[in-house]
Amino acid sequence: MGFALRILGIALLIFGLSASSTKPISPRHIEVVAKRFAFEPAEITLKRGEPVDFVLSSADVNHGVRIRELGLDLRVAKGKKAETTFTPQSTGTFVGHCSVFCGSGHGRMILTIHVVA
Ligand SMILES: [Cu+2]
Repeated sequence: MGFALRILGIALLIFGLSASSTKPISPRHIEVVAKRFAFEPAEITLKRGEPVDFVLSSADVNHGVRIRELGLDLRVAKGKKAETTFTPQSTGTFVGHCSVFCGSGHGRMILTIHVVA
């Protein structure tokens, strides 16, 4: 009885481990708020090869963010949300700027993305 249960337990454990290792990578959800004149958070860290479901929402006027090296180029209308998916392919620190002119502090709107292995 005890032995049979132990075998069953081991079988379930092995099944559980193999099932979890074959699970496809689900995109990581990242939400950034754009507001004159900053991104919140202003700095994020991602993993190389891990798909990201990136949502940009505007708390006021039209904004955007572009980081060419990461294939990220997204614009958001005032008060709305915009969404895109990308997968960072190389490690490093990438700096993105607001891609839509939004006022006197527009040039200071910076989003820094760190990609780690
Ligand atoms: Cu701007």
